[in-house]
Amino acid sequence: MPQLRMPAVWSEAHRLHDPHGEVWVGILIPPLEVPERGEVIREALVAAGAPVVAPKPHPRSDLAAVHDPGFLAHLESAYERWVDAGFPDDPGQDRVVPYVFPLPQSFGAVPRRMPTAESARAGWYAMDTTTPLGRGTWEAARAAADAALTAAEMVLGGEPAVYAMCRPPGHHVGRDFYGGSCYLNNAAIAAERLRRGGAGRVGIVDLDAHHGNGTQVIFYERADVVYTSVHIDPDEGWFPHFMGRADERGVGEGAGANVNAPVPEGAGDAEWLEGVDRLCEAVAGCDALVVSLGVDGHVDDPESPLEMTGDGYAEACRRIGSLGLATVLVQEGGYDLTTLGGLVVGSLAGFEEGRGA
Ligand code: SP5
Ligand code: ZN
Repeated sequence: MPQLRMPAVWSEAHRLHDPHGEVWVGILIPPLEVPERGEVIREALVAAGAPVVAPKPHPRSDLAAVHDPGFLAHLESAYERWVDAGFPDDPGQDRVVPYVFPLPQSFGAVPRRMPTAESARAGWYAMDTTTPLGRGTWEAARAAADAALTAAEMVLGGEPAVYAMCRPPGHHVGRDFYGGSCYLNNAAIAAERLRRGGAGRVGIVDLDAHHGNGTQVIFYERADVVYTSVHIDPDEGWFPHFMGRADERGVGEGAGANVNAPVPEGAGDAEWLEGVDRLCEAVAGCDALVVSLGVDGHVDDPESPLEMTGDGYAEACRRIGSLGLATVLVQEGGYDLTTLGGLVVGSLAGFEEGRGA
């Protein structure tokens, strides 16, 4: 087991989010984004000797720097309203799960107005049915964002690199929508914090197997946050399906500040690392960096058809570390509980090697 010097921000509050199941193509299937993930990561961090610190609570304004106030109010209150409306008893659903979605094209020129039924309100800010919102979801999501903010502030205070164990993850969440097992965009929140703390231009390198559609959309028109991602090609049929193509390069002031490197099904370390090199080139001139550290591209992971190894993740992070940028590493996906802890620690150790720590 490699040894780590960098601090890790971790909170037991992640356990409050327990999805129990997710509705996929109308079927309730076992969830993959489970509390055990946070536990195996903690065990691996402790075994590697990383100093584990608790997140500091942060004001809502730190979330509102990224998210819409109505969206935040909805996430905070949706479960309680769902219970008040009686859904846990009838029809027997203890999680907020939408069944209708207010597609923009269904309104035309008619004003888009919030419905009154909780079953319908559930679809207002949700992009899918696989992201159930339960009793402790808001508190856990808030603690994950606090972890990302705490890590960003430690980096602003002079730590070269800090890891935040964010669970639930965040990169599928936009300014006012959630989905893909994510509720608050921890990486975007950290990037905004680094900007406000004085970093002129912040790079984001998203290593998760899936494209970070939420992060991309948040920063798509901005030049001061450069979003880059290597991921399974959505055109080969993979989540988030609607985004992540190579020709999405940003618009307006953000033109050129968005870099997507999709890789095909079955891609392994060599092809994927070529993508990582393109991301590193794009963020090399930035003043600070956020790494969306998903490790679900591993060959044993059930959520993607990629075939990366632990050595591949360590090498990717070695190259990212060698950029020498002040860096916040934020947990995203990674669902194989037997390899997850080792993949995270191996990635962080690779980063420290590259950094020359
Ligand atoms: C943070 C993150 O990695 N989110 C990815 C969520 C992807 N969810 C896609 C849902 C597809 C359901 N998988 C069904 C597998 C059945 N064999
Ligand atoms: Zn993922």
